[in-house]
Amino acid sequence: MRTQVAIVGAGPSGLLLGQLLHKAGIDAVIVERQSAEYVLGRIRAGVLEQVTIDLLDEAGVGARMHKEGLVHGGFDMLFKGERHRIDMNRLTGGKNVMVYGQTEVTRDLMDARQAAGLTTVYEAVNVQVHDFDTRNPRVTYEKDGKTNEIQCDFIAGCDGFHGVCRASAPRSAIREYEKVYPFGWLGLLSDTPPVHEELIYANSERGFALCSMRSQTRSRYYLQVPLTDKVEDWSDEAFWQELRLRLDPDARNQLVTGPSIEKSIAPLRSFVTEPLRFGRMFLAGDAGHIVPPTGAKGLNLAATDVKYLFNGLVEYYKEKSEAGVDRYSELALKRIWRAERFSWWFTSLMHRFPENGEIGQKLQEAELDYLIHSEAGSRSVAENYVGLPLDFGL
Ligand code: FAS
Ligand code: PHB
Repeated sequence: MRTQVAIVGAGPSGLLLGQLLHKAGIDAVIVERQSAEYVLGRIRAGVLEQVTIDLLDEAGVGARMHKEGLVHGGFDMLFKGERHRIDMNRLTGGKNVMVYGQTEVTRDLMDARQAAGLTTVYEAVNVQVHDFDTRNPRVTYEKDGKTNEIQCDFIAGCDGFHGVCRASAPRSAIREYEKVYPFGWLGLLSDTPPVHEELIYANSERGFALCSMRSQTRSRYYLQVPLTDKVEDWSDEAFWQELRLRLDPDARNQLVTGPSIEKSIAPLRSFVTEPLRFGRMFLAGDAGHIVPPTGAKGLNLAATDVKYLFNGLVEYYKEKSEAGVDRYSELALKRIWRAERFSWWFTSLMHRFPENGEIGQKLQEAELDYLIHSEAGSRSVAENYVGLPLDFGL
């Protein structure tokens, strides 16, 4: 098989890139190792920045998002038993975020790809990338016992943190920066009404908690838990009990509990690969970087990587210029590091670090107290949370 861009991975990054390329008349094939059902079954991000909303509109898949998504102009920070609202809309001159689950984004992109009759190979086995240091890169995979080959001009490594693309980059050409946090997030999804109309980020002496949602009838909650915890250690009742202990009295009274429809523990890490380009292979999304989910940046960073890479590929095919693809890594990494910084800072501020002793909690509370009473401090939180403009500081 021959195509212009071979995309490895049918998560949000791969599907969004495929959709943007299709609309620009550039041919792409996606190879995914899991089934479509498996990809849709992963419960992940929930908050979209305006830049991501605009990109989904550009890709022609924004209709359901605008119909079903929830526009949020602020969120609450809870500490010392009291809630304080960060008015993002006022502090950023009118910007908001959209609450719309990654599962729905993925579903919308999958539906659009299928409707356009585009090629996505699911359940591909032993996917490998070859000759990306030449002008004739290839992707091979096994399917139904047969080995297949895709000849292409470029490979887009959209295969996430555990993918094959970054792992195939020459060790001598790659630098990896990593920080692993000493705790995880226990997430619970339930068909219960959200505890509040906006998100609540809680810093409590028992640990971090987050009250989020997917709709007016479906809630998403997270608890900071030790890395040694297993999801089977946590009954639904134990989860709800612990969440109550980390909330303020009003939220505790408002909380509607119910059976979990999904429960999982995600590790937290900050991770960046430099560069994001190896000859004719590019890394985008989680394949190139990971952020702790505190700042709701993971999915949004993936979207802006894809935008930069898409712009470069359009320049290559339409204007016969390699300037865009040559700049991709540098451009994407500028934005990535800013999101890594905010996600690390917000994680450090809101989570319990026993190794920092009692003074650690007091220092966090002092910083939170400063932030909510400082116009400049609150604005800094707000402008990072809604997402920096694509051309910020370029
Ligand atoms: P993905 O990992 O989503 O997709 C990569 C795809 O490549 C997968 O479908 C995988 O099956 C496929 N693949 C892997 N290896 C392959 C191979 N060898 N061959 C072919 N295909 C291969 N972000 C937030 O903003 N908020 C959150 O709350 C949040 N929670 C998260 C929880 C978890 C457990 C994880 C892992 C991530 C979370 N994220 C969150 C981040 C998440 O949303 C990612 O940023 C987002 O999925 C990135 O999308 P992709 O880059 O497409 O990577
Ligand atoms: C979610 O709804 O899954 C979510 C929201 C905000 C975050 C992380 C996760 O910071």
